[in-house]
Amino acid sequence: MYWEPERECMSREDLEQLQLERLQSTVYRVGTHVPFYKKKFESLKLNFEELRSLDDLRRLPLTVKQDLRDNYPYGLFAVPLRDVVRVHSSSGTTGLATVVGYSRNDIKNWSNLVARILTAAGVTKDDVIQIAFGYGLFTGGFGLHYGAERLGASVIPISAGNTKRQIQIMQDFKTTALVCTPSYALVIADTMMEMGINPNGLSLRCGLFGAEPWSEAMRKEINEKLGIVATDNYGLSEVMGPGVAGECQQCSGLHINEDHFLLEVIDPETLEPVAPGEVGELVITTLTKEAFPMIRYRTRDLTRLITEPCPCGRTLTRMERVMGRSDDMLIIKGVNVFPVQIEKVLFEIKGTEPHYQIVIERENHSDKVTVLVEVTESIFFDQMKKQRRMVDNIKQRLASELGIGVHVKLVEEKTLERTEGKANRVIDKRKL
Ligand code: DLL
Repeated sequence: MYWEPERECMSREDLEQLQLERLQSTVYRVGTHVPFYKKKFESLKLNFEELRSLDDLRRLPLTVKQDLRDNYPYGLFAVPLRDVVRVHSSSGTTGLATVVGYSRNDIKNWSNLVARILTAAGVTKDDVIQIAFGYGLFTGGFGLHYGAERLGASVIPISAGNTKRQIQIMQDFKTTALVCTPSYALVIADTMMEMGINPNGLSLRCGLFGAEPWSEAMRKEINEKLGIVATDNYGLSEVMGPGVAGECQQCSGLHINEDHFLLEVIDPETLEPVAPGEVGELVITTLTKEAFPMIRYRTRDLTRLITEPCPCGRTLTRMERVMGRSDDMLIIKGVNVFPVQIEKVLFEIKGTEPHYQIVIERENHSDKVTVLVEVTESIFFDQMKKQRRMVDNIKQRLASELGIGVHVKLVEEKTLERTEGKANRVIDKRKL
């Protein structure tokens, strides 16, 4: 039920003491080994001895993605390359890639934390786990792989793609747990339907999905289509990869591995902490990373913390599912819109496929948003009148959810691009 109960069920007082000790040693380490932080601390006249409580964290500087780019590739490493046993990189959609490194000890901790998340989601060493995340510079494949091996589960390192083969292997190898992005889980489910395979005939019983935002409605759809219990897990390369936080079987918020990561939620505009329980941008400080420690990394991810105790018995604070990134946020006619809000509405409408795309164009100095929605064949070839009614219904519901009007266009099944990794829902033509 727990992987490390002595940590996962720790008293707040003991946890905070551990966090403080680890924070002090991390700050000392980066201040002496990473020139970037050394300079920053000097300019802030920060003395290590002055870090006496967790509240002092706020006196430390924030780190942003551009800092990683400016120090490309190895400038922020806190150990010599000879002590680095692994390098990962995230490409990002704009600019230079960012590079992160791991010491032998970092890999050990990483595997352990992912094993924790797998255990919380109900995976045990008796499971056969199919890892359909890409293996390579992306942290998803190797991160989950090492964690699952650490746990002692039987790992199928199939990687992403070749959906029919995924399904064949799932049947033949009797996979019990599926690991991938939630959007790829739906692609697998749909392909299964096309192949005439009934998921209830499979051994699959749970799925661990992450690496991109998804909604509660999408979880429901995955659960129904695959006949499983889907849990959410969160992480990012800059602070480790998967293994930062994950849901337990209560499926109501992700437990944060707080003995290894210190989380803050700030207002992205003022950079001040938000009131407890309010939504804001997640800022993460690593507490045990040796090769690539991060001080107050601005994730751009928006969420809120849940401090109420969880019935599972873990005392680790939970974060709500990430609703989107502050830089994914679309500002349309002055209103903040997140793609997941649109997803939520579409999932509630019968006959729409769970595939959609948001196209933004600029016409006469004003933004025009068109939501392309895949609909089932029967609706697509239905009478114009019925189609019109469906479009109006979607428009109306989107207007009440978003507070602005958008255009809606129904497209035939399988018109929109499918991805094996993270889905690309937004096409912003304004920048082209
Ligand atoms: O996506 C790490 C990961 C791999 C997490 C596998 C979970 C499972 P990056 O490629 O660096 O790392 O992307 C990190 O993805 O800042 C979020 O914006 C988004 N993200 C990751 N997990 C979730 C999630 C991996 N569960 C960026 N819900 C993060 C919403 C997520 N967004």
